[in-house]
Amino acid sequence: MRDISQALIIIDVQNDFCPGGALAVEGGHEIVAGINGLMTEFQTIVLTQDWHPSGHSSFASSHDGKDPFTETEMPYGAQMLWPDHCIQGSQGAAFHADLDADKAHMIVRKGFRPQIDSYSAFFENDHETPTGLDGYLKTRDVSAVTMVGLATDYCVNFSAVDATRLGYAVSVEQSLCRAIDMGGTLATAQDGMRAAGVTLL
Ligand code: VGL
Ligand code: ZN
Repeated sequence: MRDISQALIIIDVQNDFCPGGALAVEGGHEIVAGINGLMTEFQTIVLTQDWHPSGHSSFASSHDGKDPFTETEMPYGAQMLWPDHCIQGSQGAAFHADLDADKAHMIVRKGFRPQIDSYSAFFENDHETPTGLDGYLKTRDVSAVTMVGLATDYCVNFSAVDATRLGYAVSVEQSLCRAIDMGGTLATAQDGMRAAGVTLL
């Protein structure tokens, strides 16, 4: 069992990010058994859940003439546009059925504000609106986090980099992550995480 200062943060292991889902990540389902195993080592376990209202501003369908996987400008900067995914309460937004979600102590929902996306478990994409997770972890005396989940180059990456900025020691267990990897986004994310001081396992 790991020390109580260590938390496991499991990012977005939801049906829409697994094969057959609206924004499927190749091999997304392959990490579930390993994550269940890793959960038994931690005394603080957090799940994040991408949780969008229908018509969310990160959906290409909300922007006339825009296709998924193209970028647009938002007041807070560049935003990739996605297929509709993880609609609040839908089967696509549910955790993968084999994930031991009952073992989690905290579930952080994100991306629920219509006008702003949220990749990170800590801050929305304006990099200043907090999700509250930092307060939860600090009040439980957590100082080190291990991250796993989907997708390596988006939500895991943004969460890991934000966690280093907030002062946590951060490891990403890459064998329990899968990436979207469009045109080199995985390599860019790995470089960014390393530069921020994330330990890539
Ligand atoms: C994610 C794109 C859009 C993720 C969430 O979990 O990495 N990616 N929403
Ligand atoms: Zn999303």
